[in-house]
Amino acid sequence: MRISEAKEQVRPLLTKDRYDHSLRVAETAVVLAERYGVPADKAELAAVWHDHAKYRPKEELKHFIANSSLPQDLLEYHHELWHGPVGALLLEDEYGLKDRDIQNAVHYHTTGRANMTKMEMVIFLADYIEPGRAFPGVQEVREAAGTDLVRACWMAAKNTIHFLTNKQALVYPDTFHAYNDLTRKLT
Ligand code: DGI
Ligand code: FE
Ligand code: FE
Ligand code: FE
Repeated sequence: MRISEAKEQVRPLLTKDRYDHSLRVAETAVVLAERYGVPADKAELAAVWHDHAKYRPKEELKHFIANSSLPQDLLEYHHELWHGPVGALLLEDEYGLKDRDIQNAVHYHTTGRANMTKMEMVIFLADYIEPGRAFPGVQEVREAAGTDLVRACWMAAKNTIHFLTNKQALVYPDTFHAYNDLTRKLT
């Protein structure tokens, strides 16, 4: 799939702000991909698609999960966690994009997981640091992203866990698995 085609397909699925976010994630992902040696064209595609399912009705996302081989425990956690896994499934089923690396990057972009591929890390991180983001601590993560992919992802995972625990929210196990795995890999 060409990037122009991906953009045409994704644009009508999102709000203007969310589409612009996706384009910024794509620009950021290309820079990270070149820096860390993953195929930039694939990273760009994954980024354009990463949030495509974000505005599907909650009930529809729930239905997709319940009738799929996705982990059913997703349904016990916040519905914000559903658009990545469902989005990854729909890439192949509805849009004919059959690329395992892109599917996994979309699937795990919100939570991360243990043993993320470099492509998964690039999308996870680009979503966190794209220039429109203003999370507390994001500037330090941007700086780390200049030299150390693992450390930058670790900071993003740590900040997300901090943010969630601070507001008494549930944390999906993959988020902890990402944090623990990245902690072991820190240099
Ligand atoms: O879709 P985006 O807004 O670009 O970003 P995202 O998909 O990374 O995150 C969506 C939301 O999910 C964000 O508000 C943070 C939240 N989130 C991330 N990890 C977890 C989580 N929420 C819960 N409850 N548990 C998690 O592990
Ligand atoms: Fe998302
Ligand atoms: Fe994210
Ligand atoms: Fe996003």
